[in-house]
Amino acid sequence: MSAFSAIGERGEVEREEFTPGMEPQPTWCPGCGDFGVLKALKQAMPEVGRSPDEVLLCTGIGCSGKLNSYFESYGFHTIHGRSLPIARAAKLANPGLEVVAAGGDGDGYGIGGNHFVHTARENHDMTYIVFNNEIFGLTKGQTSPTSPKGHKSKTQPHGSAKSPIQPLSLSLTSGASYVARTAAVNPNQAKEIIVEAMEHDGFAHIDFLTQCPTWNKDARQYVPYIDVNESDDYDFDTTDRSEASEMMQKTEEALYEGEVLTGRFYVDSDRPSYGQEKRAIGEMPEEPLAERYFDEEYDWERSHDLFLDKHK
Ligand SMILES: Cc1ncc(C[n+]2csc(CCOP(=O)(O)OP(=O)(O)O)c2C)c(N)n1
Ligand code: SF4
Ligand SMILES: [Mg+2]
Repeated sequence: MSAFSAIGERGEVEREEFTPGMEPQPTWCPGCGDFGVLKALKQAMPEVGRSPDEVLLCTGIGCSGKLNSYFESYGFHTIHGRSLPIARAAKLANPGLEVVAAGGDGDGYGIGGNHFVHTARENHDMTYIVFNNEIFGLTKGQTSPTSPKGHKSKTQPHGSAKSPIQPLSLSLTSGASYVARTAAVNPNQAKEIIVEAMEHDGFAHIDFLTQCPTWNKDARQYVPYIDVNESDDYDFDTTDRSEASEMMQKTEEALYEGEVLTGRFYVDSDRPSYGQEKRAIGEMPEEPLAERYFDEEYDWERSHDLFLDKHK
C-alpha cells in the first residue's frame, strides 16, 4: 500500500507517539500556557485517529512557533506570520493530510493578519490554533494586537493607545466556518475543541488563551473561566451567525473586564471548504499533486537523523 492510500485509514494511535525522540522536553518557561496547547493537542490525536505521518503542523515565529519541535509529525517552522499560506498550499497539494497551523497573537493577528482574513474567507480545510498571550513573548513582552488598551510594555511605556483586535468577531466576519476560544488552564475543554476543529471540514479557528508569566504579569491567568456552552447564563445557537456574533462581542469585551468566556461560538457544517469548491468546478486534480512527485523507492531520512550522524 502506498503512503498516500494509507492516509485516511483511521487506526489506533497513542498520544505518546506524538512525543519526538529528539527534544522531547519543551524549553518554554515554567508556568507558560504553551504547555497546555501541546498537552491538549497530543491528547486530541488518539481521538482524531491520525498517526504522526498523516499530520502536518505549520508554525509561525514566536515562543508558540516552537510547538512543532515538541510535536512528532511532519512540521514546517515557517517565517513570521506565514504559517497559513504554507499550510494552505500543503493541503491543496495533498488533501489527505491533516493540516494544523499554529502561532502567536502577534504572528497570526498582526504580521500575518492578512493571511488570517483570507484563509478564513476562502474556508481552507485546516485547524488554526492561535496562542493568545496578549503580547510578543519571544521578543520579550512588547505590545501585541490583543494587548488591552492602556497595557504598559517596553514599546508603550505610557500604555497602549490602541484598542485590541477582536479575533473571534474578525474570524466570523472573514468567513471561518468554525470559531472557538479555549484556555491553557482548561485542557479538557481544549482537547475536545481541538478534536472538533480537526474533524470539521473547513477553516476551524481556535483562539487559545495562553498565559505568559514571564513577560505579561498583568494578564489575568484566565481563571476562573466560564464555558459558554455549559453555563445557564448564556443561551445562544452556535449555528446561528447573528447569535454567535452577539455572543462573540460579549466575550471579547468581557475578557478585558476580567471575565473569561470560552467554548464553541460558531459552527457551520454546511459551507463547502475551498478544496470542495475547487473540486466542484473541476479544478482539483484526481491525483493529488504531492502523489505525482512521490517516489516509493526513495529512501527518506529525517533531517534530525542527518544532523545526529554529522555530530557523532
Ligand atoms: C519579519 C519578522 N519581523 C519580526 C520578527 C521578530 N519577532 C520574532 S517573534 C516576534 C513576535 C512573537 O509574538 P507572538 O506571535 O505573539 O508569539 P509568542 O512569542 O507570544 O508566542 C517578533 C516580532 C521576526 N522574527 N520576523
Ligand atoms: S516568554 Fe512567555 S510565552 Fe515565551 S516561553 Fe516564556 S512564559 Fe511562555
Ligand atoms: Mg504572543
